[in-house]
Amino acid sequence: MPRALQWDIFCRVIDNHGDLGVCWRLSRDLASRGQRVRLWVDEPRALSWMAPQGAPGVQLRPWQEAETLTEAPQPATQVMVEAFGCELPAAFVAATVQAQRGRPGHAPAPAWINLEYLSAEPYVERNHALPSPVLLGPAAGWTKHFFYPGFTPRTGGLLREADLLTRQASFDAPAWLVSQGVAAEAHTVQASLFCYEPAALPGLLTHWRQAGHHGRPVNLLVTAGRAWGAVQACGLPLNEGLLRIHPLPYLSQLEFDHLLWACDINLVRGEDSLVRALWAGKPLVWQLYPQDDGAHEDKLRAFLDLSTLPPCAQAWQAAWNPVQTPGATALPVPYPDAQAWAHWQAQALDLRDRLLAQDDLASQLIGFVDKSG
Ligand code: TRH
Repeated sequence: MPRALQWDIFCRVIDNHGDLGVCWRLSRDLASRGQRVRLWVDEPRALSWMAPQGAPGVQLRPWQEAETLTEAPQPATQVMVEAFGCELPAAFVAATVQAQRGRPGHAPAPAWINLEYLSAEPYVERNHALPSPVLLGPAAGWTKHFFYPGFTPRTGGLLREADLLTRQASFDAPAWLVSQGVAAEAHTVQASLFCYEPAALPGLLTHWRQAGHHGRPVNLLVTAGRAWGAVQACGLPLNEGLLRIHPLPYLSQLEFDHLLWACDINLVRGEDSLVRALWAGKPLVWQLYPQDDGAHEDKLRAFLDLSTLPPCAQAWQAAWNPVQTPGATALPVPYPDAQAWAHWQAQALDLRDRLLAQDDLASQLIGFVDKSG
């Protein structure tokens, strides 16, 4: 059994919800495995809807407090995690070093993890778990380690709670849809939308309005925030032709999973919702966080290479993540026919099965720091 350790996870919210979404999910997952977690966040407001109940074993602390510490918080930290390259507050590091030197004997330095962004690109396997000596400041001589989430056994894996499969097995999709005010007739196709502002969105909505999903009506469940803003900007009636559009309130992370499990296709964005959609095992379309240097294109290609999706699914992905050229017209979404759809569904289940066979991120992290301690 790995030791129960005191973790300090640091999260800066840059924009959107992914930074906090991942850090919260990791904190909760570690705590559910017997670890103690302090989560330091500079902007925690989104937790009021993402995690309204909090989680046993996770203590939320304001980042600002860590910037003015003069004494290390107790119990003493044993693992420090800087998420997505956020630098640990200097006062926290200084106080931690001072406390460690003040302890009798040779108290080990805490493990120091730099948790990176998720990608399927080859550099992830090369860089995963590499050490990086700290050269300057009070912690000079200590060592950080890079920890890369990923999709192969030679990476840090994906966040996957120990009870995920049990929760999925007892989930009642029609009852959940009804609880959201959505009709759950068997012939209707349910689709979820969590996106930025994809240029191809109006074309997709028009397709569904006119042709549905192979002639079947489509319920589009639209998440709160930017996705709903993007749908409103299309200026379509909520209920016309074969498309019915349902705006959702902000959901907790647990309910967000339910949304993805209840749908036949999930359009997701960013990092955390991608992983959740993978566990849902349904066809998914991923909108990547767009980067000015076009780096998201390589990231998308590497992700698509994990499966053999039908060409129209790949073309949909390309239309959903166009090269950023000002004034370019939106690519149409090539809608899969019945055969391509069945192929896409099978690929989604196959990728889920392969990923389920790998160790998850929280247990890999626990094993890593336990071994190095
Ligand atoms: O919000 P995002 O676009 O976050 C992004 C990415 O993480 C990206 O990699 C990062 O660089 C950028 O932020 C700064 O997408 P993501 O990662 O899917 O995070 C969304 C979180 O919000 C996820 O934890 C799910 C949660 N969520 C809910 O729990 N309920 C909801 O109703 C909604 C809309 C989201």
